Amino acid sequence: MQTRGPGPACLHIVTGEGPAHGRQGHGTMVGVDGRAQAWFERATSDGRDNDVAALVAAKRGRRVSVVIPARNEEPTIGAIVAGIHDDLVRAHPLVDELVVIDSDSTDATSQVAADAGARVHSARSIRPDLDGYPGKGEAIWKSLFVTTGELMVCIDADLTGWGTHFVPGLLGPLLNDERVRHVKGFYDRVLDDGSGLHAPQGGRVTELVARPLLNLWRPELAAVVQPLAGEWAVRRDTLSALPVPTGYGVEIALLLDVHARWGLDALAQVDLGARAHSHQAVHDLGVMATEIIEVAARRVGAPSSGAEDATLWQYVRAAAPPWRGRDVPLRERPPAAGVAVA
Ligand SMILES: Nc1nc2c(ncn2[C@@H]2O[C@H](COP(=O)(O)OP(=O)(O)O)[C@@H](O)[C@H]2O)c(=O)[nH]1
Ligand SMILES: [Mg+2]
Repeated sequence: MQTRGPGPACLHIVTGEGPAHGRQGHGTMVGVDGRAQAWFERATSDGRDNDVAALVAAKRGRRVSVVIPARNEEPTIGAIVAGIHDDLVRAHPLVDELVVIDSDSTDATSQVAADAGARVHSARSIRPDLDGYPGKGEAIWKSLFVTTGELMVCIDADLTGWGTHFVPGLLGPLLNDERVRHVKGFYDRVLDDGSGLHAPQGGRVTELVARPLLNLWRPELAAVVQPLAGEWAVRRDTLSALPVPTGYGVEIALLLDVHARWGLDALAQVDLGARAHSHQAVHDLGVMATEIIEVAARRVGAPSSGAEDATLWQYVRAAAPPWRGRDVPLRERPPAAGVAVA
């Protein structure tokens, strides 16, 4: 395998004995390294060339919901929805529900998505008795109240390089292996310098925050290629059983929680080829990184703020101290399965 194990022994000592995954002995790398590597080898598959008709047959009556969280994605959402609708709703009955959850878009995201064939909900209009918050995780949590599929696939709305094979690729392990509860996509990232070249590494927050945290705190997950990938699949009963951070912590939370509760064999990953999306400014990524550190710290028992919101102060030369304060949403929604019916 390409992915290396968790590295030097000093990292291993820091990992300690976590609640559901402390079987490795201290002072040796063998067990940890072996588990991440063995998982990579048995749980990684190629998601680029699925036989869609065979996957439709493998549904055996189960329903599939595709959920696309979107905020101000007017330029890209139309092609994504139309592509999935054409190939996987109309040409093959793989996707039963194609749903966009829009939060507070100020552009024509909702209209474009509806015109392209999606059912569109505004996150705040779903179960208004439960209040509403900004954020990607909030949109995904709210989607549980307006979708019915036993199997759910999430796709980002800002993709500029992608293919409809993402959806069957992500569903394959869920349809073919009852033990698998959560499937992560991974891909080369297409560089945004106009060269068209591919980079095998993840984005900045993946390489500088998520991967280091996993290697330090949950080394069994060190071979997850793209832990923050926005393209993933999950069983409804699994997502419904877990708390969901309202912001960008949704992906790392799901990964850590599925692993802690059901073990490594509940996870699989698929190679989806290459992907391109719009890139964010580093100050925006700073907010995202803060969310991910907090969400991960809570789950491994590391010191965390425990707050529902925090402020991240970012230096701006033109601003007087305390510079620019960025709101960081740290709220988590409770497991949807325990929320009273409206
Ligand atoms: N509904 C909704 N979607 C969001 C929100 N924030 C981000 N998203 C969507 O989540 C996906 C990933 O967000 P993005 O900002 O591209 O994050 P990145 O790809 O990790 O840099 C995109 O489809 C966004 O439109 C939000 O507050 N509400
Ligand atoms: Mg993006």
